[in-house]
Amino acid sequence: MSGTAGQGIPCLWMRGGTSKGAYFLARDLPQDAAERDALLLRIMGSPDTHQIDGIGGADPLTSKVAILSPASREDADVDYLFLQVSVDQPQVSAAQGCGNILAGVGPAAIERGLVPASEGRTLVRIHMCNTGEIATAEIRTPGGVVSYTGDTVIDGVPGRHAAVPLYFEKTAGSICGSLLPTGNPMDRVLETDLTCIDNGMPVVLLRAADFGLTGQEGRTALDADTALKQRLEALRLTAGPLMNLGDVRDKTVPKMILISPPVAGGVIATRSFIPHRCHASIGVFAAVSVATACAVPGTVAETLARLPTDNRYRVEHPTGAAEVLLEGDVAGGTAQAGIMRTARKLFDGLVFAD
Ligand code: NQM
Repeated sequence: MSGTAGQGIPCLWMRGGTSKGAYFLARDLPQDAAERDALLLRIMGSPDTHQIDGIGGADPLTSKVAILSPASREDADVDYLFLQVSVDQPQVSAAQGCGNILAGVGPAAIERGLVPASEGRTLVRIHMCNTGEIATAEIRTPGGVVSYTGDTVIDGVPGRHAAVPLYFEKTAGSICGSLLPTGNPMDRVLETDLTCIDNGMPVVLLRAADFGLTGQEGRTALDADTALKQRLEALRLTAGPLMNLGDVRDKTVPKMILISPPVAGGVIATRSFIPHRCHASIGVFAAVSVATACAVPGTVAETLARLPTDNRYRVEHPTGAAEVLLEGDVAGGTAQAGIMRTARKLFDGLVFAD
């Protein structure tokens, strides 16, 4: 660790996809995980619903951390550990990855000199330490410098920015060990049909109609529905052990996703709970997992989904849609996936914890 917290810690504050987080170099943080997590809680201002004494944005989507270090594998250029800092609990979790914050990892690694930039565009192979897989990000680097400007729009983010395409393979069973961790495309739990699937993120898919919902309700209304939240949590606690995740009471996985027929030309409509608050859009790996479920026979998604004629799966969410590309044997769990994101450097400086 290069200094004490009182002297400030080098930190890049970046938007990655539809999330925002603090990007650190591992060498600038304590090596001891408990010490590191205590420091990150102070930096973010947790636990506190307003995160008033920290830099977190009082939302799970803006209370995220990426820790970058030199690659520990031959087939990667940089190591990326994701940490979810709880807003209102004293918890820091490495039990999930994050594909949105992943979008900022390539630019941050180049900015910090961990990865050399090429002329024009730079491919960065990122070892996602939470799950052990490799993602490849394509970063715009005219003149060997990261450029954040461009014409790409992603739903949930205003404006146009440089494209950051992300590519994945072998994400099936990333945390649960297999694509369908219960062994079934559909299970009945607490008198509710559901599909447990993990293609980069453990998720539980449920029909919105089975909860008396259309699936088009807004984030605020869903977040205010205490009875819905209680039923979702009861299902989550029961599904967790069935998905090889053990007791998930203090874990941020599995995510709970209400699905319904698409209304805007997409494949399916979603409302995701991550896991206690409703997402403003949808997580990257959550979208990959949902798109995959649409193509697997016998899932709760199968009868609601309108499958694309090409390999572009537009997963509708509260603020638009996320387009996932799936190629290969989707139902067999060996498909390659891709998604378009953007990222932006918002602030580069020192963060103070004391
Ligand atoms: O699923 C939120 C996000 C995420 C995770 C969450 C993500 C993913 O949108 O890969 O991106 O599910 O907690 O940042």
